[in-house]
Amino acid sequence: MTPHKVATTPIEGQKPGTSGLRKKTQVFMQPHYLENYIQATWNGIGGVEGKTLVLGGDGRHFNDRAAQVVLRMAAAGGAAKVIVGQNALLSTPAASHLIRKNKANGGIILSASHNPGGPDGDFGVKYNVSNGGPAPENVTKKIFKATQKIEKYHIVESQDVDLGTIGETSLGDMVIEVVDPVADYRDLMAELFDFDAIKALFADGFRVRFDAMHAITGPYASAILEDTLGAPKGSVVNATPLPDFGQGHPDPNPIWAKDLMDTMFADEAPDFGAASDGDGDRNMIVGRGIYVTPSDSLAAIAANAKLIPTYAKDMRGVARSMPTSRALDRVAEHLGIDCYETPTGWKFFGNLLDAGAASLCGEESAGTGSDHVREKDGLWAVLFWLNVLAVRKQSVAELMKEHWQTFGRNYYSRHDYEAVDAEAAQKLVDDLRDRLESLPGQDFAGLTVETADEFAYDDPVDGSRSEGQGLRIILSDGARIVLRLSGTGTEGATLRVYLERVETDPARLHDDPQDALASVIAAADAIAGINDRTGRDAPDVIT
Ligand code: VG1
Ligand code: CO
Repeated sequence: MTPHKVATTPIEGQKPGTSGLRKKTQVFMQPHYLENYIQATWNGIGGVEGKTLVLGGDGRHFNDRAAQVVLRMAAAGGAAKVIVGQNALLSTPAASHLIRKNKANGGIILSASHNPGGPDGDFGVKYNVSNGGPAPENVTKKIFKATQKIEKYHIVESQDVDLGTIGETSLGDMVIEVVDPVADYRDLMAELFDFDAIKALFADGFRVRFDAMHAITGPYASAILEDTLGAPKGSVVNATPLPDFGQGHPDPNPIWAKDLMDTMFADEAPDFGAASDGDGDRNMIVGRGIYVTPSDSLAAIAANAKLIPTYAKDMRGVARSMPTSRALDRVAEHLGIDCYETPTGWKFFGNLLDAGAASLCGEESAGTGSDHVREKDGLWAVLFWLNVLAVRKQSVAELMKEHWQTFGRNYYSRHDYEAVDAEAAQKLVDDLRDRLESLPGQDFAGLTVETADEFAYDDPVDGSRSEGQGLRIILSDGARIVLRLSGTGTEGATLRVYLERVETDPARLHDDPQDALASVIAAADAIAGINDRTGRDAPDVIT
């Protein structure tokens, strides 16, 4: 039986460029809203008949209800099989792995990533394609189009499927396989890294603190770090996923993971600290008394990949999103490998990874990953660091000091202005775009503009072009300013200002990046009139 229902709630579709829909949970919970979006997804991808899909989410409020809807609609669409994480849980990287391992046609991930959850928080739906990665723009555009002309959806009426028991069940003719969310992912990590070396590190008394922020990585980190690698019980904190993430903001950065920062900067701090986000694809790395910026972490990972056999064997190029600091470029140059610059968003790495052009990639927003899956992977980055530290037998601080001495240091910071009036933010960007051509040669806060442009990307693999990917201003003194509007915020507009400056003289390394960047920060305000136009005298979040 496939009853048809007319869509009564108009849905505001996703922006064509973003790979999924993120809205307030209350919006998603309106009658027919989720159903309409799922139907639009099925329509956009040419239906699900005979297909195998993967399904799971980060456990936030509405995750369990939404999973039942997706299953009923997959059955109504004639899907052959859905592989679901037990209790509808899967981290984003684990979902990506399951799609690849099972040669599924795609998957649905229920998450708004690092956005807060709960009835007053955010919810989201992401569609991933058969390579395990976020749907590329040609697919998201079709889904977007489908959201604009949807008239009905198809759903089977049934009791809830039992997702608590591992094993096979069915819904109509569709097979449902409920799997352990962690097992396959743990096996993959064991293949990639030298688990014996990390075990030995822990056995030697190396202390780690992993903050799962009450989100999805808790079960993964406990199973891998504690149960498999022997880190003492209690090394993983906030390990139980909660529907509202314990009222926290599961975004692993020094602001939202302040507890971890406090622990790592206190006397008796553990040797290594890490955190991940709502859906487990982001990571934060902290040593005793030192925070490693995501851009530096990516560069350090690339520089040390030779110490990990999996990556030493076959290191292709590396890739970073445009706003990510150019610390990676310096490492790539040193290693004699290609370094690609892509727009913000993981989907742009997919083609490079599929084509074997890049082995490692990352973003300044705490995303790092490799060709093992097609998503960024929080726990993977943590295990990479632990493996490197086990081989180098050094502290995080020592490793980074050596890194900066060898490659120079790219001071870096991102300033976010959140929930800004959407029109004012758009106008700021539009006006600056109009003035870009006039900037070269002008001085701001003691720095001279060398070039200024709007970033556009020509995909070297499929030749597709993506325009409007951020305003980029290169200044003297190895400085750079990038401005762009966030595509993931759910309230007003979020203006992101990315600031960078290079120091290659080891004698002049500063402790505080904000000090090192003072002139770049002043130049950004002078160029774009940020404070004036946003009505703010400081950013809301500095990372
Ligand atoms: C942000 C980050 C971007 C990241 C995206 C999704 O996008 O800047 O680097 O890929 O979130 O991350 P935006 O458009 O708000 O700047 V997550 O952890 O949602 O998967
Ligand atoms: Co995420």
